[in-house]
Amino acid sequence: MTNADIARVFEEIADLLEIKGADAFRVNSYRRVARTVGDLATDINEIAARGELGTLPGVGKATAAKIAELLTTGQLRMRQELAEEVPQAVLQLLEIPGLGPKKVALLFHDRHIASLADLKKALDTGGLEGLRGFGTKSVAQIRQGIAFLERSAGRTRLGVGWAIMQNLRNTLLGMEGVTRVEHAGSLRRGCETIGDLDLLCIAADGQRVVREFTRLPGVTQVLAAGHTKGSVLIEYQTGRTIQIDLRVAPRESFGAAWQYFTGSKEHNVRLRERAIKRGWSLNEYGLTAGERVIASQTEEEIYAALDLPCFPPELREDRGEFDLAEIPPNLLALEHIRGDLHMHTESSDGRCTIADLVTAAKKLGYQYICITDHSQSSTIANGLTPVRLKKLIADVRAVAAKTTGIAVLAGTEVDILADGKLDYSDKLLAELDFVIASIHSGMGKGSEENTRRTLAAIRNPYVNAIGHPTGRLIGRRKAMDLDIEAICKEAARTGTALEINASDWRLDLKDQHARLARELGAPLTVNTDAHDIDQLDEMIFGVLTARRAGLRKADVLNTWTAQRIGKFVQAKRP
Ligand code: DGT
Ligand code: CA
Ligand code: CA
Ligand code: ZN
Repeated sequence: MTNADIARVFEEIADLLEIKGADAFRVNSYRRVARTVGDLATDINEIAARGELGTLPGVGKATAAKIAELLTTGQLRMRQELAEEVPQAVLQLLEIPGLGPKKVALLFHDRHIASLADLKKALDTGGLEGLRGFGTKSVAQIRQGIAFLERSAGRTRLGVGWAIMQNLRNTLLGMEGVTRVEHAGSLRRGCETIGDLDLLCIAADGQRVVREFTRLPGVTQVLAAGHTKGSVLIEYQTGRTIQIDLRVAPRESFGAAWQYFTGSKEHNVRLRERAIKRGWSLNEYGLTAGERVIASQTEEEIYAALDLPCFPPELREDRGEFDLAEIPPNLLALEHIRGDLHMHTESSDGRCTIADLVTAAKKLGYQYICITDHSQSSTIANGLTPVRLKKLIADVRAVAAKTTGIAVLAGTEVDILADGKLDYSDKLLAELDFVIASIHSGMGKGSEENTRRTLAAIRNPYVNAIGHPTGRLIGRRKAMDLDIEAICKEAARTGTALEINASDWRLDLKDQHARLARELGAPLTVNTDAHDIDQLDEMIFGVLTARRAGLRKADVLNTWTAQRIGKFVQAKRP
């Protein structure tokens, strides 16, 4: 079992205990262990082997024994005992946006609702009537939540797919006779979620590679296994599987296969129509005129033969790319990013120090970073009071003074309060180098209210960017209702950037909104919102999203020099 597996079991126990009605202290102690183990940099198996489980924060003798039991047997008696009282299917209910453990407990104890199916039946038959906390509004919200969950079911977040792809690529490249491996499909197009993961390879012996592929650890089911194609389900986390399609393509037609399996379907349909109009045909083996092969080896040749630029995969969605005379020059790329303007330290809810972030950012070749911890109203995130923010500013300045080769800026992610005011005074904000303002609570109040709050923040002369503007969590929480157009226009007018939050849970603004923002002249910024150093690597997901939006280098603040960002900030201040 991995650290993540152990963390998940403890998280589940906490959920089950909470639904059972255990006291908050006990529930939290399990959540704390889950977080401790989940955040460990060392393999928990090693720590256990050294007999050092008890040294972990929050881990007493009893907990250490539970972890050891899990590591040696893969199971936990306590977990099974709990499962007899609260069925596993109850946990499904927690995934419905708007349902927390307290409400789930009520459903379970009062109405014996123990699964999603039970809940849907109860909704249809009025089975929730008279239950406290389940009024008309709440019931409507739950219905919406179920619809949302069912729509997103079966799809995997971009970041999860990306990590699996990188592992598989290395594994496949290690197999005998494999000379090239590329990813295709929605993952290559940078879609926010992927249905299945498509891989393409060149191999001396296709059947052999497919056979090895179907026997990889984690494979739970083989859906197809031939000379040129293998398809499997892989369990990448307890209870979570993803389909992987591997195709072996001939070297001479690799480009045709890569183009075909990258898609999208809609893009391919348009492309094939164009070929047919010329009396040619196009499939995964090439662009052909009767027996004659016109192009097949590279994607560039295929597009060129059809008098088209070789569209970056992120633009292959049949969303207007065929009308482009050329590929947008200077479309944003990861190499353009000079710094990251949104990240958290252990001062609020991050898990690393300023110095940790500086070291990691230097490794990425960044010229600057901005430390943006939460403000006081974000109590769950341990937000900073004005006094603590002043201390943090001093700490940042101290680290900056000792650091060469990278600028370390002092910033904040200040809460936008219910009335649109900010969580810190203008006077305090004026001491900072860069200010991000975000909504973290009260998002359910409707479009007018949400838009009003955001516009008020945009109009503050000290706010330089709006963080994760719609507040969505992919597969978990819907985006706030907002008048995006009004927000983009006001951002453009005032010189306030809108963020593409690169965390693969958020990707917020999403591609279509970011495209609109650019069209309306709003500046943008792509930031990771890292809460730990490894999350700085999530920048790529924001860049892919920006490319889908057609953003150019110049549109994105953090491709600029620190000096130019400073001017941008000063230009808005009185
Ligand atoms: P996904 O997996 O749902 O996230 O989306 P994709 O785009 O990865 O779709 P997938 O895995 O079904 O197929 C990969 C690509 O293969 C797809 O983007 C285009 C191509 N493809 C698959 N089926 C067809 C088809 O029936 N016609 C055409 N023209 N292309 C197809
Ligand atoms: Ca796919
Ligand atoms: Ca596929
Ligand atoms: Zn943040």
